[in-house]
Amino acid sequence: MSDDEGTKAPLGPLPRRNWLAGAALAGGASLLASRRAEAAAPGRTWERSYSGTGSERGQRPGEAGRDYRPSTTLDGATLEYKVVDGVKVFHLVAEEVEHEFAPGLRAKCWGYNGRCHGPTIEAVEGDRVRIYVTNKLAAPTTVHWHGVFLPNGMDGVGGLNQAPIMPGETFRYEWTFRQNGTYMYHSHHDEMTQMAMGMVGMIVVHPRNPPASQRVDHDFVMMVSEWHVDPGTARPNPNEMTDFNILTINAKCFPGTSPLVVKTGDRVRIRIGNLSPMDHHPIHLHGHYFKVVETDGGPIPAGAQWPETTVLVPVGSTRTIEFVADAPGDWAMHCHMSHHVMNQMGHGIPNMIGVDYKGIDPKANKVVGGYMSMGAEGMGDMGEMVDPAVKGGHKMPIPKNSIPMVGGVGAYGYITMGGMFTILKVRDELVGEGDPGPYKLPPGTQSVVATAEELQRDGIEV
Ligand SMILES: [Cu+2]
Repeated sequence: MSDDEGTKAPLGPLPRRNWLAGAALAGGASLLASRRAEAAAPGRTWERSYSGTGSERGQRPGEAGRDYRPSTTLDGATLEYKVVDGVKVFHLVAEEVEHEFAPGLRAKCWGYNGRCHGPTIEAVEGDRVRIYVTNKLAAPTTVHWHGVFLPNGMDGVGGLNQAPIMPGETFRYEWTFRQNGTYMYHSHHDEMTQMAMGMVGMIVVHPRNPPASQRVDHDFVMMVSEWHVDPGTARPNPNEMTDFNILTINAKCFPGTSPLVVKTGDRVRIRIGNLSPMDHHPIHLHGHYFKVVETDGGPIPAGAQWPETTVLVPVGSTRTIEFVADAPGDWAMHCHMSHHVMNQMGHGIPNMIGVDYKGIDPKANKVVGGYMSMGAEGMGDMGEMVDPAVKGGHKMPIPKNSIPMVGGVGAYGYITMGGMFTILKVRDELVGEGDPGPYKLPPGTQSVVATAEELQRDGIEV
C-alpha cells in the first residue's frame, strides 16, 4: 500500500495488526514485504508506522459514554472540544500559570489553559482533530505530539517542521488519529526551559468499540515530572541538571497529590507518562501486581506481558499498567528512588547520622542565630518540624514558600514520604466522591508492638 493509497483508504475499525495484514496483501511487492523477507528470525516481522498520510477523513467523532469511558486526570483536567463539521476542535493556550505543588508551595510555572501541566487531550481512534495553539508567553513556542502518527509538518519541532509560534500568534495543527493508546504533548522549542517550566500534557486515544476484555472501571492518567525550586523563590529553575527538589505526579507532590479511589474488584488502568527533564522513574504499587499493557509505541500483546509491582517509566515514554484492585486498604504508590519521595529541604545538608550534637547548638548559636543541628536519627522527623497539624506545631522556621522535606499526617503518625507519592485507596463500599479517609483496618490485622507473652512464646530475646 503506497502512502497515496493510504490517504484514500477509509479508516475502518480494524485493529492495528489486522490493518497491517491488509496493507501487506494490497502491496505484495512493497518495501514492507521485502523487509519481511529479510527478517530471517522466526516470529520477527517488520511493521510500518503511519505518519505521513495526513489528509484522510475522520470517522464519526467519538462520544464519551457511547464510544469510550472518559479517563481521569487527578489534580488535572481534560481539555474540552467542540465538533465542527465532523472535526473535534481543541484550543490550547500556552501561558504563565500560578501553580500550587502542595499546600504552602507555589510557583510561577508555564503551562496551558490556566493549568500546569496542560489538560489531557482525549480522543477516539479515527477522530479527526484540529488543535489551535495560542501563544500567550513572552517567548516563542511550539507543540510536539509525542508518539502520534501524523504528517511531518504537524510534528511541531521548532525550526525543523515549522516556524516557532511567536507571542500573540495562533497556529493550527490537524490530523486524524490512526492509532489508540497513551501519548504526550510538550513544547518542542527551547525544550530545556519550557518543559522544565511545565509545558507538558498527556494524550489519551481510546479504541473504537473496544472488546469487553479491554474495558476498565477506572482509567487514570498520570504525568510524572521533576523540578527545582529553591526554597523561598518563585520560579522553577530550568538550568538544573541533577538536583531536583520537587518530584511530582500530575504536577503535585505529596501531600498535595490526590488518592486514586476505587472499589474492591474494580479493573484499573493507569497511564503513566514521564516528561521529567533528566530522570527515569520506577513507579511501584503496593498490595497488587499489574501488567504493563502498552507503551507510547503501541500495545503489548497479551502473551508478552508479565507481572510486575514496579514499572520503570523512562524519560520521554509512557507505560500503561492494568490490574484488578482486589485488596481493600490504603496502598502506597510511589517512585522507588528514595530521593524522589522527598520534597524541598532535603538538599545540600550535611550527613549528621550518628553524630552527638548536644553542645554544638549553643556554641553555634552565638555565631549563627537560630542555628539548629538536625538529622542525627535520619530525616524522618523533618516534616514534623513545621507541620501545624502535628502536636507542637512549628518547631523550626522555614523559608517562605517552601514545604518540609517529607510527608503528611497519616492515621497512625507521620508519613515520612513526600514527592512522587500517592495512595491507592481500595474500598468495599464507597460513599460519595473523593477521598474516603483512612482505611479502617480489620481488628487483629495491623502490625503493633509485640507483647511480652508473644516474645516469650516464640523465644525472641530483646
Ligand atoms: Cu523517581
